[in-house]
Amino acid sequence: MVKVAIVGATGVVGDKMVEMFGKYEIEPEELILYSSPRSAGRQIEIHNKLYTVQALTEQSVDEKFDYVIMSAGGTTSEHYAPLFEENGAIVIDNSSHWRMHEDVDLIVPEINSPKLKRRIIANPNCSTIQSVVVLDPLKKRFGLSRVDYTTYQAVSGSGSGGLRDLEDGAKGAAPTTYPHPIHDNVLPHIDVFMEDGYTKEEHKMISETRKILSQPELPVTATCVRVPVSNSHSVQINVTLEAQATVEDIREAFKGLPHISIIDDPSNNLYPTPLASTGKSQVFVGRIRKDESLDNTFHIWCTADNLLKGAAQNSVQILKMMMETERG
Ligand code: A2P
Ligand code: 11C
Repeated sequence: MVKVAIVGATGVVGDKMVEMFGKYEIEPEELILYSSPRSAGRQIEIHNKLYTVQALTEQSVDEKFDYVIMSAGGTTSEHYAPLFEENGAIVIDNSSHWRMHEDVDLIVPEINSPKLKRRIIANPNCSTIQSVVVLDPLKKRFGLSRVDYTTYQAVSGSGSGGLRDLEDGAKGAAPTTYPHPIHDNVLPHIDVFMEDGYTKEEHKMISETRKILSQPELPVTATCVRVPVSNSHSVQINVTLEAQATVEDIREAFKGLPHISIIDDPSNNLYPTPLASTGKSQVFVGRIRKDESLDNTFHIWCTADNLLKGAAQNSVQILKMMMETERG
């Protein structure tokens, strides 16, 4: 008898989690959906069964879940993840709160697996996930010596508020989520600014890349930009490899991997786009070319659905992996 909770089931990511339970055939004997009191009472259908959403309270942890999958913001995760953990659950957390804790695993199932020093497993940041999915095969084949990211991030990364600012901004409304209009605009600003002039999103990409790829000293830098795109993030990766490689060697490293699709035929105007990535499970790569300004350095353009591989899908893949491991 397996008992599972989804916390934040009514959010933009939560909605996709519900969809992923169908896709990954996760049918726990008992499933409870939680939100804040605002959405309590809403009904959500999963596997042809209607669930009534409940407000998350301190009493919810007494339910003694086997698995709790959370996407309700860092403050909710900070408070509730340890409470669920103490009551015996494995918590899969989509917020940034626990990711860099030394004893918490940060997992992309195609790359690494949990050591479970604690029963909290963190899901990485969306732009990090799609980037490390691309870098890991290169690391294994050639080794990495330096990474420079520039991101073009969709407004769905900010949840329902980001989508609202884009949609209402097009009708002339003032922004409520971002400090400036996002409609007809580009903001070099995601999350809060830190003392060093970088944003927290840029710091996340740097530190999470190093942790997931187990290269704590890897030189990584990032510039993260919000663009007026509803969904799917794009990342321009500039990577310097250790062993000498050619563009063809890089293509070979990606070939045959079911979670990476190469779309790279510029003569026919074929390259990955966020629009074409939405609703897809893979990470798309293209525009693979040599950066002649530095030795053994390459440009790789990549896109992925930030709500799927970047969030709900990756979390549900972790859940599936844990359920299969624990059941033997
Ligand atoms: P609610 O629908 O009641 O606001 P998004 O970022 O896409 O708006 O989604 C955030 C999700 O997290 C929603 O499901 C939201 O519920 C939920 N949430 C926000 N605050 C809390 C809280 N304190 N406890 C439980 N769920 C929360
Ligand atoms: C964005 N990457 O696009 C962010 C959203 O650390 O999980 C995810 C924030 C996080 O705004």
